[in-house]
Amino acid sequence: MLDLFPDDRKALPLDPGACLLGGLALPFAPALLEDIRQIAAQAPFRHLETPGGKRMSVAMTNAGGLGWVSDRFGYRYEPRDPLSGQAWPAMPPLFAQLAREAAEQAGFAGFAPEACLINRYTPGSRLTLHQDRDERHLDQPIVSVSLGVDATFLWGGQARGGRVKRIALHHGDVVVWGGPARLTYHGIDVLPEGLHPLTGDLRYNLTFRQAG
Ligand code: MD3
Ligand code: FE
Repeated sequence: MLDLFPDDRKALPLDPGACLLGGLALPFAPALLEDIRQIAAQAPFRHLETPGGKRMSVAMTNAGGLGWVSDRFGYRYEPRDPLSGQAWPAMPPLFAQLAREAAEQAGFAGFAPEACLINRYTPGSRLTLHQDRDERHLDQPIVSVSLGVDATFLWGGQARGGRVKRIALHHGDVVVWGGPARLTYHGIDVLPEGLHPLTGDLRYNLTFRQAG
């Protein structure tokens, strides 16, 4: 597996439009995890159902003006948590600042996401190859932040069925996906048993999106 300089904080272009900012979120990890805890107290992690009726192994919640949901009727962004009928918890200022700073470092100035999808992985959870195309602003990047147990990112290129590259994502890594990389097929391999001092056996991923 390609291991991308785990302790290097410099921007590394992965592919046109995709940029790894290794460890960028490291200094903020405890504060980010505390924000996640508070968000989940209002809008608990839940296993959404795919349109095909399967329970997702990754548990999800959201912060911000819009949240991503999936059910029998499809994938979409909603201003309210379907579990409570209430607005999603507000985007914490630290989330917005980190997303904006990361996008700027990758060459996307003025990124102002109103949606943050929060994924929680337990050992055995995985995310099969997919494209993120439910956002209205496909010209805007997606910023992802990894926390906790290391995962293997699956990188499938611009078409389904091609060769898949495997890339390690570590605690604190931030990746910006824009331009020609925005519609890359991607996923996360089955999360192995692991132990991280801040999250135990869990992995969290934040994705920031300009959705609406
Ligand atoms: C490449 N999340 O929430 S983050 C997702 O680690 C998602 O939980 C994964 O895929 C996770 O949709 C991967 C990396 C990522 C996120 C969005 C992308 C890569 C992307 C959008 C376009 C291209
Ligand atoms: Fe995705």
